[in-house]
Amino acid sequence: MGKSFHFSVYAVTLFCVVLGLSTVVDPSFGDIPTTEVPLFRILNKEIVSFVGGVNITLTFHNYGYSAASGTVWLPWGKVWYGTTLSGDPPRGNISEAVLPFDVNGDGDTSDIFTVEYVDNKTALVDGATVYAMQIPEQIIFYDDGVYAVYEKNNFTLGLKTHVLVRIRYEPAQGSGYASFCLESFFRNHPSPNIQFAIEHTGESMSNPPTAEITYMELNGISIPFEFNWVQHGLFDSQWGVQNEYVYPLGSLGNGAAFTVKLTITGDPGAYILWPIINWSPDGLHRYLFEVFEADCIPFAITGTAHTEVNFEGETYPIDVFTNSTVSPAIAFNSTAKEISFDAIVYSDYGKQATYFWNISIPQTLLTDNPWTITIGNETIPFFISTTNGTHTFLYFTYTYDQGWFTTRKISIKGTWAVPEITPNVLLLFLIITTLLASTLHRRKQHNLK
Ligand SMILES: [Ca+2]
Repeated sequence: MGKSFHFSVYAVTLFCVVLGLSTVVDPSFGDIPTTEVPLFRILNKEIVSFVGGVNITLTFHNYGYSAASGTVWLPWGKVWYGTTLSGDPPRGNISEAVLPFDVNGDGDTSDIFTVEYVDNKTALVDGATVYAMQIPEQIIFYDDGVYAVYEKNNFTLGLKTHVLVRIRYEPAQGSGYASFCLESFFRNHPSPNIQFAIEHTGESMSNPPTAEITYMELNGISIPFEFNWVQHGLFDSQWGVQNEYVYPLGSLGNGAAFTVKLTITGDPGAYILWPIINWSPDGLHRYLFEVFEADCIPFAITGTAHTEVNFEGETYPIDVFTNSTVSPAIAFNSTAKEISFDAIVYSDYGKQATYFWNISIPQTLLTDNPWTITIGNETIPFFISTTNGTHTFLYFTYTYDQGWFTTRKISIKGTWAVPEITPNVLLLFLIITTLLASTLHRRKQHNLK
């Protein structure tokens, strides 16, 4: 499955835990703390889009044990990294060059550390025994969700501290994976709390987040976030960016309902919101709750991406009004009379999601009669073309159902494009200039006579 860099406790998870300090709890390995737990479900979910953002309202209900207020540690880190495991014994690696990132702090980015599977709780990393934060016996499903009890395990490579989030191997399939959070630390937060991760795809770990929570209400009262963190993740060569927020919830008694209302604003594009409830009964164990109905909330932000084509010393601004993520660079091919760019969208598995584009193209760059628009290898048969005399506006839609984030190339071909200044044209220009100059020169000489 393509769900690579997300948070789910029952798929590949992004969660990173690491210690930070030397007070590490010994791994209990399945010894679930005997305690009554709260159980959360969703009573109401509402998503309202507007240009430039979205409002998301969620009402949760605790129908389990009372969650008294206290402290819960959460793992934070710089880079989430996943590796597949195969062979006998099953092995993978952490490669600094792939990221690139100095994992052990020795000043280079060329080290490779072996990861060897021991069991679903244990790995050998660079030869040393390392315990996972998440272990199978501590993932408990209930009617409306799932919770996992995480242990505060970490390890070091050289100067840096990391966490093995999770390790799994399926002998029948001959494959497995291990996920890490590199350069990590633990931080104490109010318990219970709600954590939101806004996730989108990226190109590298230097991509800034493109959307943020600009307003949050708890039960009708505006509250600030307690913590904000940006993390990048790489799995299967796809980068993801997560902008994460933590908000305290106060104590939640049995039967308590609470409503969170978020305003998220940002660049146009396809996003996911992952809400997580964190709680600790004892300050030692972290309980992570995912409620199925709010586990993965895809949303799109509508807005204008301001892009441009630079060609032969001229700049041609191209605005794209869209609800997809648009690549910042627009390619122009004068010979093919074509502009093209990548659009990233999101659709749930088996569910259709429709995206739209309204593109303004300067007529000094590219004109039509007719236009040909393709997405991937598909020609778009229906589109609306209008003009204001200087620009053409092309509006079209496309419905996706491939699941997860998908990148497609959008190509727009016209019938005339501003020509390239070819060497021949340059030569002709030189010849004319030379001829003109010599004519003028001769005329000047003639006049002097
Ligand atoms: Ca290194």
